[in-house]
Amino acid sequence: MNTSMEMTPLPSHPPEGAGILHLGLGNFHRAHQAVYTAKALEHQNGPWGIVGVANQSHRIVDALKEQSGRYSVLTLDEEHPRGDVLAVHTDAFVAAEEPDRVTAFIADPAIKIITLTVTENGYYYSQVSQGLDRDAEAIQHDIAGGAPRTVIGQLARGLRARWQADAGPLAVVSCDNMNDNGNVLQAQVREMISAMDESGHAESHASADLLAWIKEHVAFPCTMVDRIVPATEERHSSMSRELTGLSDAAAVPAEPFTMWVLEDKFPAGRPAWEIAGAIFTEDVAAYELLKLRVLNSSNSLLSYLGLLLGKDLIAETLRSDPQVRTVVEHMMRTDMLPTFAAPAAIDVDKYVAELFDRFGNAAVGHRSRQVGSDGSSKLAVRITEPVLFHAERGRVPAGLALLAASYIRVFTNPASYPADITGRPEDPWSERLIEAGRLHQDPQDLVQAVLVDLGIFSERLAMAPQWLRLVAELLDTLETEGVASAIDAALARGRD
Ligand code: CS2
Repeated sequence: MNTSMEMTPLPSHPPEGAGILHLGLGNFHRAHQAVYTAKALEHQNGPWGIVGVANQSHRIVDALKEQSGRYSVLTLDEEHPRGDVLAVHTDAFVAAEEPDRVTAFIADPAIKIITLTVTENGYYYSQVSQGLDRDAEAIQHDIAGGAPRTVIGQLARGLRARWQADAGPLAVVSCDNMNDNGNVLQAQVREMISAMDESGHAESHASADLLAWIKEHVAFPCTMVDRIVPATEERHSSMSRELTGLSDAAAVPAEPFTMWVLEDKFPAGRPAWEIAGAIFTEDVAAYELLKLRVLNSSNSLLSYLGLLLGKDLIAETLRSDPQVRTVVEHMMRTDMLPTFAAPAAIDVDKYVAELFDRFGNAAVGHRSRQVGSDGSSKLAVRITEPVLFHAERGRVPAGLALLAASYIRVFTNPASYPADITGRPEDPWSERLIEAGRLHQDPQDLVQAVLVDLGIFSERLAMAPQWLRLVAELLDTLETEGVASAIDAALARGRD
């Protein structure tokens, strides 16, 4: 490797220690929290290097080791792509191979912050029990003790060790797209600790004391994270070499836009992330709702319509037909924005306009398949409350019905789209969804099965019968007449 041509990394000096443990060493973390931390350290050094933990995969861990912790972030706009080299990770390893190291780090007084990017699935949140998904095998395994397989188990075990070691306060920061992410995470961890105790697991005595200690010493700030970060592809390595001089097996492509909004609850200190543009506010909930309901739901709608249209990229789908943008904007404005109070500091019209520019950025190359993956847990978070909000007011949100119908069509009938062009989205529920598709020929029955009976979504959706009927109608239209007719039908119903 020719290092002489490499650009100076960010920060340009090594951090004064490693105070952050990050669980989930994927692209999003490396293009988001890591960048904020590197910029903060560049301005003001401190003990905020990051120890990165991958759950299973070696790919990034090996690359970071090989590259002395350096990797590149490629900021892709259509005219001026830019590359930066980061050097903010001081160590990296794989949790599945070294579970005890995860525990040891959590119990280490030098660690002051744990951040997490583990996706919606990583929380094992059951819409049915509104808590830990006790049916999940990995959760049952973690409750029974032994090397944890889930991040909830890792935190339960690690916090116990920290408490026993009297290692001091800590902030545990969810950076995933969940409603009320800090509080949900805290509740999941607490439930895991109690469940381990009830199971009689030898190491889990004195839960009440541990839970009291967590309440007093461990903060779970809520956060809103935002940056579109696609998966790394072949072409990004050569792009990295051109833009930064680094031969990089861990390059991360990302859009220019970035935003991070957090509650300022860090009992053991934190980097000066505000220097890098992070916003600290008590009103994170408003930003979370804006992001999940307006950005993420629209992204999901674009991905499923895109799959059904045979479009590989989100940007292609958006550009394919003006009606696509019309129906997405309809969902944003009529179905989503009325359901919450947007943050006072945000100009909603500007936000929406900017969002369409972001989705339309073809240089980013965000794939329909990637956004469509894990649709079951994503949609449960994104649409349930807004549907119920309208149902309580006697209204039927048609854009949300199109979103649900297109998700159902994609996952219950794999023949409904050209997977050889778009790729197949993954989802832990996919086999059960295909089975439901086989069992229920009648759209009404299929909608009832997927949205109410299976346990993917809250059964409370049964309280929106008119909406469920519209989902079934649109599902039928998708099947018999195709996407364009279903969009027209949704728009017509939405304007009623
Ligand atoms: C996307 C998000 O995959 C998805 O469901 O909607 O990953 C989205 O790109 C990010 O949340 C943007 O911040």
